[in-house]
Amino acid sequence: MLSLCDLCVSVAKQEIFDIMDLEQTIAELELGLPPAADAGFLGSRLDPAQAALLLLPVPWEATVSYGRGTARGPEAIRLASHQLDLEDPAFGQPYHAGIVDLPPIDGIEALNRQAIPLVQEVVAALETGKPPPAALDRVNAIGAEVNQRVRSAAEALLEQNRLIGLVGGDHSCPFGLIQALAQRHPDGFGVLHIDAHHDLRHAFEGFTWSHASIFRNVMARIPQVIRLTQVAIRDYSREEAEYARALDERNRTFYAADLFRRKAVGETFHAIAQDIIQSLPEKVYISFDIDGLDPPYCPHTGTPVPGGLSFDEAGYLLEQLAASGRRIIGFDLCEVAPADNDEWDANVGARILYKLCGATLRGNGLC
Ligand SMILES: [Mn+2]
Repeated sequence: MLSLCDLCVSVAKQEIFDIMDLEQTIAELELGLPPAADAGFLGSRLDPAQAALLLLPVPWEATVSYGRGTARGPEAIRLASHQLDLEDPAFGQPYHAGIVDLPPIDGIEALNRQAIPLVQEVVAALETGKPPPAALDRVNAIGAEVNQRVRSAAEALLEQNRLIGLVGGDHSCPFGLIQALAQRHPDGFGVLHIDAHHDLRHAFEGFTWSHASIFRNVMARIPQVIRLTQVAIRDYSREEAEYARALDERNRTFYAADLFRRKAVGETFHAIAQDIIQSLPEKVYISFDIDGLDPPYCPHTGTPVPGGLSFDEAGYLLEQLAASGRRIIGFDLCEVAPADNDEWDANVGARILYKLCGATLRGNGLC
């Protein structure tokens, strides 16, 4: 198992930057100078041992079904975050608690490169009506290996009582983190899932660990997830809607069309946000697919769908969740896909990531 110290050593080995303690980091960040290109999230060069919240990059996108690029999300978000100002109107100074990104989990990039041609082989067979080739089993085995590596890395950090924010990658990435949290929280927790999609498909295109199946896998395999609250959903199959209904008390879906209808007849977004939050138990994990936002905020994400939350609505929901006294036990941000010569997706992604950090730290009394 990877310990936090191993992770620190691997940071040092990469010689990414001169590591600083928390006091030095805060002082440097507050100088407001442009960070070195190799500095971490927000420009931080914080020693991971002193961070309350660690960001875990997972550059994996093998089973994406439409547009590619999300494997480059973590790196693009890190660079875009160097442009952010550090004061957050809702959460104050989240950086005072110590936030830093770790290097990508070992081996994930190689597994991603290995899986992509195999996925293409499977999809080509599917499109021509041929039976699935042997490559399908290999892709599923690689997906299981990714889950295992994410889980091991998460377990090592949770052992040290660190908060974790996973940065994808496609939306299959957080399964291992949710497993690790389930082990730490046998009494159960809820998931606030912001997304255009239910992600409740059974083995989409044959891929057990597809991005489109993440919450099917979570609900079928992780009983500690006692409530899945899905928000801004607007593109889904009949099978998924039926599966969501069959989850009964374990699911509450706030479809985008219903959110709009409620606003159209004058209900405030504040009231809607309270309704969403009240559906969640005391402990909450947040899973944020950037395509839950309206596509002008994320034009290059893999499966954009018109409609969805505005940036301010998403921020307000996170602010109100943290203010509700619920404990936020971790989060992921997935499907941010940078385009060449266009920083916009990464810019918005970095800002949502900082909001997620702020809400999580506030929800733990740390900012
Ligand atoms: Mn998703």
